[in-house]
Amino acid sequence: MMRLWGRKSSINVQKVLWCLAELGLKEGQDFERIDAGLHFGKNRTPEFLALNPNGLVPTLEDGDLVLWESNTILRYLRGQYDQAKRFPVDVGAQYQSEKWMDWQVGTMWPTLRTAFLGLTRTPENERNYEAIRKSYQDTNALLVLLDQQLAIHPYCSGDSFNIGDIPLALCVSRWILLNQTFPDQTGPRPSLHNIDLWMRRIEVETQYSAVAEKELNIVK
Ligand SMILES: N[C@@H](CCC(=O)N[C@@H](CS)C(=O)NCC(=O)O)C(=O)O
Repeated sequence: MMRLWGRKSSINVQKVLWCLAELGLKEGQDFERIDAGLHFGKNRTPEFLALNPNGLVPTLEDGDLVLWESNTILRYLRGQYDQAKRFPVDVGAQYQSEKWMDWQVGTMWPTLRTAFLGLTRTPENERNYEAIRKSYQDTNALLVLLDQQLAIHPYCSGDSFNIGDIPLALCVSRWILLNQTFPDQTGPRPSLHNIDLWMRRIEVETQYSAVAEKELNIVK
């Protein structure tokens, strides 16, 4: 049985849990999950650091194979467990999806991260409100690019839901929740119609509800 290390409130663990749900893999039956990270701890123990020297979640064990980096874990799960072809097999769609996954981890999340960590993990008297607002407003500009893509295709890589939609949608949900929870600190959030439609499509057509959050998990 696979073993997934990581608390359910982590965006990166949520990516993996959502993907597992898409593939019909069930906790307790196909994989076990160990709460780790933040108040659960366990991610700095010698045992854990031997698996993942970064001391971060998620970390996946599948037999002798140990993987970290959430987007890599999604790629592995698709390659190893998608016998039912839940995700597109077309090479063009796969690489479009890869492109958006790299954009999420290399561009979008680093931009939004300052606002996210500043408002959800930092005590009020230590927050840099100028940096938080800039981070949020810069993310607004970046998401116009995703909105333009979604004007052409219903999903990030084409006509069908793909693994690339998972990291993007989890970032977008935090972008929305941050503005709803801290409107004065984030500044305005533009209405991006194609992203709205895509999020609604995702709610109806995918297993997003397995990890969807109605409010921010604030830990200070
Ligand atoms: N690039 C890594 C980032 C992993 C990461 O930053 N994980 C965070 C949670 S989202 C973590 O482990 N933080 C420490 C903790 O929860 O104690 C990935 O995508 O898996």
